[in-house]
Amino acid sequence: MPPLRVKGFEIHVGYLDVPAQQALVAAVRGVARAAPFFTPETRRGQKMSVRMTSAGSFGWISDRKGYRYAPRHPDGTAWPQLPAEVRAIWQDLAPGAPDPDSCLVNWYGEGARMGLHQDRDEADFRWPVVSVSLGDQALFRMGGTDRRDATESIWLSSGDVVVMGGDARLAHHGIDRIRFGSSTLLDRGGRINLTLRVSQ
Ligand code: MD6
Ligand code: FE
Repeated sequence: MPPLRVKGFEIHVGYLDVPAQQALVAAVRGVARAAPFFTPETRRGQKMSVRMTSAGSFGWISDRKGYRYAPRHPDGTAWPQLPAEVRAIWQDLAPGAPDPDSCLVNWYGEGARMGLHQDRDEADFRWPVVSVSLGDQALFRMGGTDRRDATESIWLSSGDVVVMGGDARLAHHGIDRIRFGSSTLLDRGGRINLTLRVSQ
């Protein structure tokens, strides 16, 4: 089965119209004022090319102690509330799931990418991950639960929303590259990705 056709993988192309995308960007700006973007490091001390912050009760952080959900930003402050617009997307696309307690915000500048990974730091894989793309187009690659499984790629555009649940919940995936400057949504170009999860 080609990875993008696995049950539980959904792509909602054009889910958000431009005003809805702009409202989300404004919400992200509010989040970043309270919880500034930071550059995570891997356990090996490598700086990631993506900058991150979070909203909700738990944020995802990565440093030399490893990857984990944490109740506070690295600067010690609590994460800001999960924006209502973001929760509404989850409630529409993940009906029956508990409300998300975490919204990870990834910011891709020119040349940023995200290596192939699984989202497996959450307590219960019955609940999906919902992912919102804003700004520049990104080449999303998805494989299977085994890292060596064949992969397939698709360009994600601003306003597209991906759901990974069911058999796709533990599929490997990543962002190979962005088309910097392909969207005018963000003043200085780049891409913002929001991933919503039930972490605990
Ligand atoms: C990104 N997305 O689109 C990275 N994770 O920038 C993810 O890592 C992701 O799109 C889990 C489920 C859907 C995703
Ligand atoms: Fe992921």
